[in-house]
Amino acid sequence: MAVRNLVGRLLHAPENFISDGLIDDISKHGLNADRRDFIRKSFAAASAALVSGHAVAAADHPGGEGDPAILTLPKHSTSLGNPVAHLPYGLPSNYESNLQRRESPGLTRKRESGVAFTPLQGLFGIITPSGLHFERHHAGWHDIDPASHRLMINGLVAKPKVYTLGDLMRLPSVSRMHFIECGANTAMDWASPALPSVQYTHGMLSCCEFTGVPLSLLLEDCGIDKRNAKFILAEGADGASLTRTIPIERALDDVIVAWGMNGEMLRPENGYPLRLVVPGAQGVSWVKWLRRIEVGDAPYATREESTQYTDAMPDGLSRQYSLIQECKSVITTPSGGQRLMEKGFYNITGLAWSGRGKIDRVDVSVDGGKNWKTARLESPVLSKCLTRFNFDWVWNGKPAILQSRAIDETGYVQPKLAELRSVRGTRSVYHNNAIQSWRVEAAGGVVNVQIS
Ligand SMILES: Nc1nc2c(c(=O)[nH]1)N[C@H]1C(S)=C(S)[C@@H](COP(=O)(O)O)O[C@H]1N2
Ligand SMILES: [Mo]
Repeated sequence: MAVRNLVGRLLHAPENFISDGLIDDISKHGLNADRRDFIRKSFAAASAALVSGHAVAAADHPGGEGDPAILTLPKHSTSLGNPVAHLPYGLPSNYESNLQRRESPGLTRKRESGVAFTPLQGLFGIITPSGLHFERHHAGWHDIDPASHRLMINGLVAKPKVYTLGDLMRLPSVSRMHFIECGANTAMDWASPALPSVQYTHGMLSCCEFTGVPLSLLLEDCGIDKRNAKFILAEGADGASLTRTIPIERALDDVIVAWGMNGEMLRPENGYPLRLVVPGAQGVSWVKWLRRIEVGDAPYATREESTQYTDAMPDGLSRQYSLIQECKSVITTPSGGQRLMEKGFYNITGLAWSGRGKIDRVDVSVDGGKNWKTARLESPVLSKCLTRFNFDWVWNGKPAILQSRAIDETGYVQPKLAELRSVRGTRSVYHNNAIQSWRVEAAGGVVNVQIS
């Protein structure tokens, strides 16, 4: 009852709620401790006639005393807002315009090879908004007219076929949430901490809901020669003619020929109108602008799986056809380039994923790996999908080293950098899934470090 009265007054007589003099005083002197005390007294006097309610409670709140942002009704509360359909397709708030995909000065910006990284430090939950999905192009992107785009399936099939997008969209579809990570994610950090922020160290990682037709259905439709089919080759329609070999067991498992991403058609830079979704596999296998699938009996050894995307091992040989992205995690806040303003409580949050299934557990250390505690996994925890974790932390104002370690449902434990290097050496570029360390300095700054 009392609250309702107060709300009524706020709505109908906002000008009378706080004296003009008080507002002037705040703008002249700012909000230091003395001012706050002064304002609280003035406020108490000004509001003496009011019964208790929201605004009074806010004034009594330690953080909210005398704060004009809560005491004064702003213009937007006392005037009409914008009409609908100002933008038929919505954009984020102007105040969020700093959250963008970014290119790395150290990496290429050419049309022959481009990367734009997802700003993981500013995202919540597990879904990457479509406009912030990372981009990796071997020959630039195109906005392809879906009416003239075709998908051909040939090779070891009884009935080779050519599908239009319309043909495909009439078929039974599935929608699944999966992460995609470029095999070169975290590549720069093999030897030393190279990049300042999680956007650049881990931002070739995104996670969306994809919609499309299971590839197994199309292969059945074309009468796949089950006895001889051992591999497929997926080919893109871009100038790179990007091609990758995929073993037939995977092709017939959970692979999707997708047109949908986060509830709408794929974005052009992510493969519109068709892309292959290969859950758990490294990004390069998720062929964009997909135009052909050939069924064969041997791997194809294309450029992207012979000269590129292989791992130089310590014995001088190269590891080839590493399809699956192993279990990995990273703390996204606090992370490199961020700053803790004061000691006290912080929510440590991050992402964990595994190309082999679900995340089973994530541990967090705040002392560089001496002690570990189990973090909370937020639902949903899905297979071959990002999983969000949260961890309560009270920072004592002293230097700290924050790490996360993920364990997947196969029991695989994300390795320390030294463990990974002992098997893989330091000549690799791709497939670095080591534990990431962020050092919180006494002044509150957070930097990328490597500890053994
Ligand atoms: N046709 C085609 N498909 C492609 C690529 C490409 O350049 N051309 N890049 C690949 C690589 S290396 C990655 S990591 C992913 C990136 O997908 P995204 O740009 O949607 O993030 O697409 C893969 N599919
Ligand atoms: Mo990639």
